[in-house]
This record gives sequence, C-alpha cells and structure tokens, in this order.
Amino acid sequence: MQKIFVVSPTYNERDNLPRLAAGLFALDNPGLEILVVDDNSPDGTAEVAEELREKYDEKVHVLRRKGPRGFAASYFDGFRLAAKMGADLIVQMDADLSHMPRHLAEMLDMLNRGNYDVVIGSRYVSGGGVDVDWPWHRKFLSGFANQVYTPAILSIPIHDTTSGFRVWRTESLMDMDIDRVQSNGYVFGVEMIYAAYRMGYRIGESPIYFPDRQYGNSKMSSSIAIEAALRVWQILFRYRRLTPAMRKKRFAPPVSETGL
Ligand SMILES: Nc1nc2c(ncn2[C@@H]2O[C@H](COP(=O)(O)OP(=O)(O)OP(=O)(O)O)[C@@H](O)[C@H]2O)c(=O)[nH]1
Ligand SMILES: [Mg+2]
Repeated sequence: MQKIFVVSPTYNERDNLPRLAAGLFALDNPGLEILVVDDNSPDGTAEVAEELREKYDEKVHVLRRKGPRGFAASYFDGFRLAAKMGADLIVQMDADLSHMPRHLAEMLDMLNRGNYDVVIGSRYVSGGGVDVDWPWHRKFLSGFANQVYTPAILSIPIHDTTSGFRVWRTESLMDMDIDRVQSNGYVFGVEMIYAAYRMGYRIGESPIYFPDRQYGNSKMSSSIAIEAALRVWQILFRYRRLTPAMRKKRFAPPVSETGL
C-alpha cells in the first residue's frame, strides 16, 4: 500500500477544511492521510482539524506553526514532516477547494503509470480549465503568465508552472534539497518546478478544473502577483546551471567519509 500524505497549509479555512477532508476520504484510497499545516489561524482552523482527526480515525494530522506566518514555509515544514512520517508520495494541495479532491485520483494514476517524479494538476492542458466566472482580464493574465511569460523566460515545456496542486514522489522531493529553495511567496512553486526540470525530473501534467473558492478569503493580491512575475527572472539566474548531477543524493559524502 502506498502511503500518501496530502500536505495542506491553512490560514482561516475552518469552513473549507471539513469539505476538503470529506472529498479526499471519499476517494477511498486506504493509504491516504492529511497533514494540515496551520499558521495559528484566528478562526480556529486548527481546532477544526483536531476534530477531523477524531472523526477520521487519526488519519488527519495537525502541525501548528508558531512565529511569523508563511505560505511556502508552511509547505516546506509539511513536506519534511510527511517525509519523516514515511510518506511514499506527497501531495501539495491548497485547502480552499480550488484544488478539487476528485482530480487527485487521476493525478496519482498518472504518476504511478508514467513513473513520473512529479505530476502537476494543470489548468492549461487539454481538458483543464479555470473558473468559468473569472472576468476576462483574470483569465488573460493567468493564461499569459503560465503559457507565454514563464515558459518563454525559463524555456520550459510546462503548461501550468504556477499551479500549486502537485503530487511528488517523496524521494524525488527530498533529493531536490528543499532547503535550497529561497522564495517564500507563492512563486516558490515556480522555483521548485524549474529546479526539478533542470535536474532532469520526469514531470507530468494532468488536467484539472480550477474553481474559485466558495468560502473564506483569498490571501492573494495584485502586488504578490507582480512580485512573482519579477521573481521568475531571479529563478532563471539562480538555477540555469543546475544539472541532474546536482541532485542532493550526489552531494552526499561517500560512505567511507561518513565514519560509519
Ligand atoms: N499555513 C499558511 N497557509 C496559508 C497562508 N497563506 C495562504 N495559506 C493557505 O494556502 C492556500 C492558498 O491560499 P489562497 O488564499 O487561496 O491563495 P491562492 O490560492 O494563491 O489565491 P486565489 O487564487 O485567490 O485562491 C489556502 O489553503 C490558504 O489557507 C499562510 O500564510 N500560512
Ligand atoms: Mg486559492
């Protein structure tokens, strides 16, 4: 049985979390567990998560972060803990239901059948899409950022570099040396996928529909989006010389030097 940990960061998601858990456990995957990484949400999300832990037979875990809140930092803490808890696969998934649990089954299937290191839930491959009610300028900006701007700068054949819905093989994720990732905003996802591409990872894209959140408030803003657009250049310069030989494993000292 594959042990699958869904890592989901939360900040004020008390209304979404029970729906997320219900959707994920309805997939009926016996190896699936959820790790909620909460940033001390004032609305009591962590307490809701604890209640879900009881309801779902301890298959929900709660990591309560203290100190300054951070989106990327929450994911990284969650990835490390999931790896420590023995996950074979790690799912990166927002809690606001824009990442729909029903798509996860196809993503897992693609990863396993195609032997991918990572599968992205993609809005911009055939069969995928964004909320039908998005105004035209939002559709345009998202399409432009993902299909023109980012792939042109980074020269990568990926259709949805900013999608934060992904399934990683734990071993591949840990080999990336996530301590190296420097972005702390939501652009960390672009940074990771570019580094993965440069290191020769097998990257798949499985179509998803991306509806807007129904409950709670977005933490995105236009200044965050503009910062992300500029940071793509920084990512290019940081990683363009990265090669498959630089996977973390290969940095490890030979056994003879470890003194074991
Ligand atoms: N732990 C933690 N979670 C966060 C933080 N900021 C956002 N999140 C969570 O990250 C996920 C995505 O946040 P959203 O506010 O929906 O941002 P987004 O999905 O990039 O933007 P939208 O397009 O508006 O949905 C949600 O599950 C949030 O609760 C944070 O600072 N800490
Ligand atoms: Mg969202």
